[in-house]
Amino acid sequence: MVRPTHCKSPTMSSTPPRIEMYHSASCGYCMMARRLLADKGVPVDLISVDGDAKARAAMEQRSGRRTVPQIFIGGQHVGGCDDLHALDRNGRLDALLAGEAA
Ligand SMILES: N[C@@H](CCC(=O)N[C@@H](CS)C(=O)NCC(=O)O)C(=O)O
Repeated sequence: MVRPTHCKSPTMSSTPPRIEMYHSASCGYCMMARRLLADKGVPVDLISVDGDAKARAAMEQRSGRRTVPQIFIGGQHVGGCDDLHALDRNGRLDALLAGEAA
């Protein structure tokens, strides 16, 4: 089907999604998740929970989890480091980073 140029695909956003990661400086899982996203060449908004009770509470409220990292792509919770790597292995991460709906 030919789509009019002013119509966008319903599964793609025009701008890359914001990537947020709640993290702690001393966390190895956080380092691994950051490395994977750095390898993908995407900017990440890092939110440190170190000594920040409000940030930690926000992370727990948004994710329902207490461990770091917790990662959100386009506002959607994708989980922690293991979840991020699993998404990459099954081929879904690149699409999510490109703004494709889950
Ligand atoms: N399977 C989790 C493991 C995450 C994890 O165990 N993170 C540690 C820090 S490296 C943690 O948050 N521990 C509890 C805490 O610090 O309150 C993942 O892949 O993200």
